[in-house]
Amino acid sequence: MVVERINFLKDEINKHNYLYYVQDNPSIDDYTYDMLFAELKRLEEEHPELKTPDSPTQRVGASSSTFAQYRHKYRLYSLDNTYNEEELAKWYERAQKDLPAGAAPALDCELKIDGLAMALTYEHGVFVRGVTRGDGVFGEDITNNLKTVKTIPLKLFEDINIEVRGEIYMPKSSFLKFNEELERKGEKKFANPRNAAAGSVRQLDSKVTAQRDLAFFAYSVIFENSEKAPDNQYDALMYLKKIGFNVNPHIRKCTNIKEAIAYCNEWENKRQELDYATDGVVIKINEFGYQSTLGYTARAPKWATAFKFPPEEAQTRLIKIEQSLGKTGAVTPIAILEPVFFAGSTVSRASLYNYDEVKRLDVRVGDSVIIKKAAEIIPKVIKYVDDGHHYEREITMPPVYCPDCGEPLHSKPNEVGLYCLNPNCKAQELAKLIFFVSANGMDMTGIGENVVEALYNKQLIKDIPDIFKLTQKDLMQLDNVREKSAQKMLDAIQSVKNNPLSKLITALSIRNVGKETAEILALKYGSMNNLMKASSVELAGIANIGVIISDSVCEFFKDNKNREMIKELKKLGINMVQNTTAVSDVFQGKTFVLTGTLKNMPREKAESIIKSHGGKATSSVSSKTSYVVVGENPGSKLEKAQKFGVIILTEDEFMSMLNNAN
Ligand code: 0OX
Repeated sequence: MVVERINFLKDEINKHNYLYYVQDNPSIDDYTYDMLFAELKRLEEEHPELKTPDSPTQRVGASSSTFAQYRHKYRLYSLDNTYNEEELAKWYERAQKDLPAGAAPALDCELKIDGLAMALTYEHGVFVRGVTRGDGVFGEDITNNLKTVKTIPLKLFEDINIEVRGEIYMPKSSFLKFNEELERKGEKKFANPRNAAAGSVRQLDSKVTAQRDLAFFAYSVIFENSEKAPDNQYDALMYLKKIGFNVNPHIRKCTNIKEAIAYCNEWENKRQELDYATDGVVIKINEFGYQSTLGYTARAPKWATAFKFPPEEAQTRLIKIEQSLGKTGAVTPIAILEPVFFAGSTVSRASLYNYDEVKRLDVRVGDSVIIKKAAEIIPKVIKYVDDGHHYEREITMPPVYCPDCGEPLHSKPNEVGLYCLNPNCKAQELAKLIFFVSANGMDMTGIGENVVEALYNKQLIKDIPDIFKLTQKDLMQLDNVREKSAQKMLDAIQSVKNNPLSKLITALSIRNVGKETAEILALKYGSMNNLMKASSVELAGIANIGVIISDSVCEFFKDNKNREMIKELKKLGINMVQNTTAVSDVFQGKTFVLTGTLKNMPREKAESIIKSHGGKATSSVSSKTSYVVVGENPGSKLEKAQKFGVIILTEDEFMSMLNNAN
């Protein structure tokens, strides 16, 4: 159903906006994001009645709040995207239609720098303010940090009042050096130059920003007094150059769309040679007069579009296939590659998923392979290239024994992977501990992989409860750990004791139980005690939990060692219940009954949300029921609701109620 798809897309895009803009930590690549966005936009265009003000298409982005918020004098618009020649040609045709008959507007083509958009204000030629784009209306005032960027002129060659827009970026070479430095210090590396630039300009201490190699390309100018204003984009860029800005040297004025398409194709390949990341080409109708005629949509100018480059692929050589042992004992093949600069960083490892995939791709050591960055952050090997060389092409057979403990590996019914089932396997023990403290586990900020590994190697921790028994003295046995940082770590350990039950379940590395499943289980059972008592049949009966998950959960809790561990964690004061903290009281006094299958979320989650807003969720309909929410294939509760005259809500109506409550 379209409504459901739209709701799904809205939620998904909002989640990725948050990860990208607020956390500086995207979990999907731009291409995948753009595809989601384009689909939502298309569906909303086809069904305008479904467009809501809270849709991500109605705004430009998101912003975080560490710096002073500044309302932009002139709104910063977004860009619509095109992904192929046809779409680009169509965009031009549409623009031509809105212009006087016979108009053949020239186009200004600019490489789309993959950095961060900034608005810089100059008064009498002096740099007075630098603001991030934020959501296009409000941004953050980061003037002091921007003053440290050498390619942002502090004084122009002309005494003029203007606002200049452009992109802050970190050169690829500087990004690589910066990441190497972070790695040496044992700090978290950045995923790409864009994130590194974002992390650098948003430092509260501008001395830190000053140490980062950042640069700026200017791409548009707004004049406070239009006497000097050029009448087209290309000349505006030349003017920016003249008054002291760095303008990208590869801009090109094209007389027709064919030339613009040629420019896009040319740079799709050549961009790899540049020392800055680009993710497309921005094509702008050159004449400002035409730009005014065309105007804007709610979020983007009609006079410009971005031609987005397809996801990057790179060719390199497969040096060897290593076995990686995960926290659940799964042994997976990892491709070790000849290092290649690709999608913003040097890649020397890629995923091969499992040994069935190795067989399917028929990749063998020595082969040339193509790697690609898809939705995942880690690139994957997608195919081997028959480049005419003859190698001793030996098939990599699945391993028989665990690479760490040497015990025989096992396969599981209905699963593709190979598993080490040895409960005392050291690498597994360590992987579990690392995951437990990580951001996706209990999230003990400040305790990284290296710390856990060092503690494990020094035998200061062997299992999860040991983490909570660490003392300052223990931690100070590690290299470079003094009193203060040891105390910080202890605080981090203490701080997770009250994590929600769902987080603890996730952190335990139960096979096949990720974050979403853990949330369902925590909401359904409310406490670790109840969950431990659940039978496999009962678990498998929960929506979104199949036999594989229910078997894994039962297997985990059947193991005496795990039961003992839970007991110990309880003694150590770790929260074992799902406390649903009140978010609001908008549903106070209201009783909901849910019937049928909900498309947007598991029923347990919906019930928990109702409770968190002060409402009650019950299972049977009576005259006291306030609302019955009807999913797909509703049962007899719907008839009962009609009989009692209870308000019946469709899932969409219910969703919008929840959205309003949030
Ligand atoms: C870039 C870039 C971004 C002006 C109005 C909408 C888009 N990332 O390099 N934006 C623009 O132009 C704006 N130009 C660019 N070159």
